[in-house]
Amino acid sequence: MSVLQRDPQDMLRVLDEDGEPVGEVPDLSDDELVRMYREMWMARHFDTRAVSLQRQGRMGTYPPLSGQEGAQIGSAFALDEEDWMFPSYREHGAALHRGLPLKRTLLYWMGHEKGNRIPEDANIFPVAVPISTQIPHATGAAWAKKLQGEDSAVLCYFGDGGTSEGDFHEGLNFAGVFNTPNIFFCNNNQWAISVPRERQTASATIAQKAKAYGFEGVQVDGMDPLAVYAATRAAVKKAKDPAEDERRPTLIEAVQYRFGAHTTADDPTVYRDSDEVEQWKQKDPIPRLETFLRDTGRLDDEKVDAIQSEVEDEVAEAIKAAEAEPRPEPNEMFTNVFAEMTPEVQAQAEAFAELYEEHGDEGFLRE
Ligand SMILES: Cc1ncc(C[n+]2csc(CCOP(=O)(O)OP(=O)(O)O)c2C)c(N)n1
Ligand SMILES: [Mg+2]
Repeated sequence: MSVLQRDPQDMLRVLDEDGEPVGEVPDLSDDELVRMYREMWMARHFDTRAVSLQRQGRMGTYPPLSGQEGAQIGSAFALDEEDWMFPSYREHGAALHRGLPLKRTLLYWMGHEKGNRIPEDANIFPVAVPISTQIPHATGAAWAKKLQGEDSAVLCYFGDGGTSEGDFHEGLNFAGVFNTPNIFFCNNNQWAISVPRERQTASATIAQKAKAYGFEGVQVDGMDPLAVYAATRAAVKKAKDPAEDERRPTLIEAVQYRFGAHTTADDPTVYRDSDEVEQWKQKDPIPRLETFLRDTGRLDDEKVDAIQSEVEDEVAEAIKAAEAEPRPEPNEMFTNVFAEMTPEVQAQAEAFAELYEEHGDEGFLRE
């Protein structure tokens, strides 16, 4: 029986909090498992460095991902080459896995338009900051793939808060009716800025919402990368090649926690207890996978040290490359809003140009 055919309240787990297998370990090679660990480390280290760059005034506002590496990397690993990913604004690790260089992610949060340019061969859409707007886009893309007879799946990330948007309902409803090859992946990190999960919906789970749209919803331990992989892999296969009694779309609710602030502009200590954070840190996906890999002879001190120093070098290199780019011109913020400027944007650009004329660089650029 598929791992997707379960009660949405029966959370899928493969590793417990101590890294002990409690479910079926997915069929991944030793190499793939170690790569999964490496990419999770990369996401964590990148995140730590990005927050520190923002604090030093070397980057703009940044949304941290620490705690969410298992959900991001586990799900990204489950996609095939030809599949597509629609991220929100926090999936820096998943995006890297899909071929978006770290330098681009850094440039995006440094305010460079170039950070939005996706390499030709990376099947990933740009960051979506307006909540859940990417969901109908992902449904439309999947519908197009189906109409074109292409055998590819479309995975779309959004948050627990994102499920309260009309776009969530519209995207999932349409996917159910048109039976599109979508995986709707909810990163339920317990908070939508300061709004807790229980104020977001009175449903016992987010996963069960899929039932109303006529397809499967599964809740998975989002701090367990192997459980996330297993669920997403099954959903990807079903999206592309459903059995006669199966529907293509799936909703996955990955239950997890963001360890840090919503963004660097947020102070989570005003709305959540440090006890809660500490409890979730016990479930940290990185040591959990590391313990499993060490216990099964796939990792040792030497390999862990090598991975960590390689990762540190790669991130340092990406930061150096991003900082070597000339800083963006402030008026670029008006040029790419629409293909052609609307009268409103045009008026704003002109008002800005006058202010720039009056105050010069000193007024706008702080070194
Ligand atoms: C349409 C829209 N409304 C409001 C906001 C402001 N906003 C930014 S993030 C956020 C909370 C989103 O929470 P969630 O969907 O749980 O995602 P998370 O940030 O926790 O990953 C809000 C309300 C926005 N970006 N877009
Ligand atoms: Mg959230």
